[in-house]
Amino acid sequence: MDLENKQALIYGAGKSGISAARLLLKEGAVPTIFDGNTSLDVDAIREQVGADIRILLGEMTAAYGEFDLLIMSPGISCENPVFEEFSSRGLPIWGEVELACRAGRGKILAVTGTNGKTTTVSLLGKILSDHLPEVYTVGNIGMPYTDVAMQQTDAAWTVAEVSSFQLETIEKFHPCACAITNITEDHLNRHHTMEAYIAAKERIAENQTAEDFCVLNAEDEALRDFAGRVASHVVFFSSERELEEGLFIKDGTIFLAEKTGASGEAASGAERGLIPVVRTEELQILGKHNHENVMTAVALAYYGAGLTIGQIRESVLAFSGVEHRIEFVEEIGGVRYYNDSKGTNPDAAIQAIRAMDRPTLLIGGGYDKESSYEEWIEAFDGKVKLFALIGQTREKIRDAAIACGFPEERIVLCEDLHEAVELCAGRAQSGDAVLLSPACASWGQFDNFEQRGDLFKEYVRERK
Ligand code: UMA
Repeated sequence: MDLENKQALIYGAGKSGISAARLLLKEGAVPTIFDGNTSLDVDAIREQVGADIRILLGEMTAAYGEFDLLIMSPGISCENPVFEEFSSRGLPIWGEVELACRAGRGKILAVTGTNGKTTTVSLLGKILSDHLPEVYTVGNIGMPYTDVAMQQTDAAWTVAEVSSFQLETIEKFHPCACAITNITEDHLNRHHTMEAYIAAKERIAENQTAEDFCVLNAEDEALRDFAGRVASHVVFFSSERELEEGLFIKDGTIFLAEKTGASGEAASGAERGLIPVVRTEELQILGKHNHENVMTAVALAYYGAGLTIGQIRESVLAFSGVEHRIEFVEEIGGVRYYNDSKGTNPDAAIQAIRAMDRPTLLIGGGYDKESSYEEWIEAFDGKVKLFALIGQTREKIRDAAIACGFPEERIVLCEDLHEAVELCAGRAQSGDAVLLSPACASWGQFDNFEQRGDLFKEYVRERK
């Protein structure tokens, strides 16, 4: 679709919407931004867009008939009536990813999954940037894909983190290699059923052909089932068992097993067969879930981008992890503080508590995504000395904890994060850990998980 002079309605004035407006202006289109929040600053939005465009807040006062296409921000549900307005007229409804991939050039590597996306994409972005000249790491990770699309050349490599929300509005998005790290319960308030959530994630491979690669977790039942329906070459990874082809861990070493020279010219004779990639003890990032993230990134870099295992290994060894994900903050009076603000669902929070090797004072709770918390609480394994709860879900989590047999006297409902940090710091003893790992989104109390994590670190460091 030629965007010249097209009237585009952008729904949502967040990062994604503002960046989409900038791209549309460069393409010669005429964007209008609508946002339901009346307290936004129209001048600040225009300044970020860099043009005096029409901005509507609160109520949609323009007639839908004025517009040729709709650009949806990922935070807006497909059940919003605006979808029907455009789809009934057969008009395009795109999100940031679709708009950007149409404007962008080069090749795309894309990662989705409930957990591990950000670490995998950060590591993959590093591996590619270390060895290739033009790499863009974008998407749900926080940098809108639309921000970089117009500057890409044919040599560009896009490394994209894509959420289920973003995949709901793709049409032509076609990664030459993609991965689904795992699928566990999340975002059920938006997708309603696990089936719908899984179906949204699976769309990452819908435009792939036999030339492409799809990396999947062999230990995930839904993904094993999905492998039978994928048109591209499936590469499995497993942290539990040896595979005939793909990536796996054996005796503390990550191996790549290759049946044939699937990555073509990039694989030298010496690299065929069973290739040791890295020993897990050499990695700077800890825990089984991180070993899985490493395997995913290695598979994408090797099969998708054709880098050698030598190149990949060098970058993997130098990778030190991602902010807000089981991030060590400080040790004060023998108490170690960890920020896992990115633990926005129970599965991520399970990984964080499992990674703790000492008695832990845990801060959880936040925005209600209709998750269930029992599995998380069961994973505490006697390690949690004090459970400080904040946010909309605090009573729901308290009730789930009591129902799971967690001692009620160790649960404290706090007004806010500051009170929770003060409480935990006051009760912690040398040798303990204080962990912020909410199992919930930050919305309602904070702008985003980054702000929540930054505030946690600030409150901790104030105590030094
Ligand atoms: N809004 C409405 N009506 C609604 C809902 C929202 O008008 O019904 C408006 C809000 O008032 C706000 C704007 O929409 O002004 C926010 O849009 P948005 O929620 O889509 O957020 P953006 O700032 O555009 O950021 C989005 C992603 N946000 C979400 O998916 C919720 C960011 O992912 C992403 O980094 C960014 O685009 C660039 O791609 C964040 C996220 O929380 C990190 N993702 C979820 C997750 O990881 O669990 C999926």
